[in-house]
Amino acid sequence: MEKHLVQLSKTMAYVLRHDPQSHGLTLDAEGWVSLKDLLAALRQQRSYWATLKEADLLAVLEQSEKQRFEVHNGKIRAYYGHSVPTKVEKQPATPPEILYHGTTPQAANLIEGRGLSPMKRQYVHLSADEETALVVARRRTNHPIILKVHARKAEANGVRFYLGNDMVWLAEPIPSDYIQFG
Ligand code: HQG
Repeated sequence: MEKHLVQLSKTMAYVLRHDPQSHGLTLDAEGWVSLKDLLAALRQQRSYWATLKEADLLAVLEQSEKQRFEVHNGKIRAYYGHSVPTKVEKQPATPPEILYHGTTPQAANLIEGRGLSPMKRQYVHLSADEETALVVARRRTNHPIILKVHARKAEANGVRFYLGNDMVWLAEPIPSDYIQFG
């Protein structure tokens, strides 16, 4: 992705996941804001974004390796990653048998004791396959640990799962009974 689009993507993620108020915006219950409002807010933020166009926001979606944002009916939202105080409503869904979580050795130790927690985000984030989990873990460590989550079993016992995008699943806290360590 072009360099200026990377910066734009990071700001979009910050606004749509963590702090819409910093840009005078409010997410609706499902995390949407109007594309026009987001564009107007970004244009004011930096002088070199003064002529930003809707096409630039759409280029972020098209050129990114990860599916982070969704556009529909003139609105945009982040698929996952939220930390805003009001929990965004996600669509509950039945997960595949197994999902994966990529993390650090230190966190894996803690997770073995107390299970997977959302930490600073609203939901626990899980990967649909091991390769994706590896990429997630490598953001934080050169010694990635991939945990296997028995998602279907956890769901059958009351843990809720939600659709993020095709590669990312979201969940409520997952007790360690459903997690395979090594
Ligand atoms: C760990 C990125 C201690 C957890 C990625 C992780 C993903 C615990 C960290 C998405 C714990 C939270 C989310 C416990 C979990 N004790 N540590 N009980 N339970 N942890 O960033 O899953 O590029 O909030 O293992 O690719 O790393 O931003 O979650 O290390 O898809 O689009 O606490 O964000 O996508 O870290 O990443 P995060 P994550 P983007």
